[in-house]
Amino acid sequence: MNTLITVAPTGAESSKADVPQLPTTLDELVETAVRCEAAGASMIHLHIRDADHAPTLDAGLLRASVDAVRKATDLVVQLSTGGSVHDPLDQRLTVLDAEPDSCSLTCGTTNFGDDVFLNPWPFMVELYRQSIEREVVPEFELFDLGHVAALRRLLDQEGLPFGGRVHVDFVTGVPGGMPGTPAALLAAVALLPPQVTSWSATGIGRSHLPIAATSLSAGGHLRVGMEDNLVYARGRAVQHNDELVLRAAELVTLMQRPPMTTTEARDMLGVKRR
Ligand code: KMH
Ligand code: ZN
Repeated sequence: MNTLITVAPTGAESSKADVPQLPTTLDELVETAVRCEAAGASMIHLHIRDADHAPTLDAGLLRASVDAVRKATDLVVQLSTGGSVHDPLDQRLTVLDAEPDSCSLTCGTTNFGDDVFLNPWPFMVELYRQSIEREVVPEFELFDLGHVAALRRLLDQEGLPFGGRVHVDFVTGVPGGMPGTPAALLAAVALLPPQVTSWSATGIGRSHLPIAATSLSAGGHLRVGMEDNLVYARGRAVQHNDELVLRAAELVTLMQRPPMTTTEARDMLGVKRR
């Protein structure tokens, strides 16, 4: 099977002051989306920033971002429902109002550096039910082995998501979550419930490349981007997200699983035709 490359260009953790090349404005996001699609990405995982470049869940900005990326590209548009560690749970549910193709759904609370990324069970269930109602395909974000068990519980209790496919993304190497090592990733993959139809993985920071190589070797897909990694190589900062996508595209082509088209991605994920 060809490879889904998801780009996560911004995240909520790095500041524009520290990383000026981080895409934070709407224009920068659209320019990034266009270049990353050309480089081989077929899905984009979006976090939005306000006029001061601070993370926001502003409804108007979320809607404008989804619309603008859809207009400029054919990428599958996924909105983060994780937001930043400071976003309240009820506001995180409102992300679905922007009608993305897909939304992230993290399967449990995790320590997140010095902070806590909250995802209590009732919130997970509520977000899952709303995603089904709104016909938005969730991507299950798993930061830890316990999250794999929680995903199994969710699917057994609530049934399949909208579209009938179950796509998982392992986020490894977060300080507080599972380490970004081949052994941890493979242990988590081995525990996936039978309903899962596809999975991808990303490694934070220096685990970015080893996790990409492990994922490909084990039949998984890739997430790359400046949300997860700001360093292209030792002593060399990422200048643009498309560098990470281009490198991923080279890697998957070398592995004889070239980048998926956006149409293939839509079919694999079961996203709604809009
Ligand atoms: N920013 C993190 C606290 C997601 O996008 O759903 C959560 C996160 C996961 O990035
Ligand atoms: Zn995110």
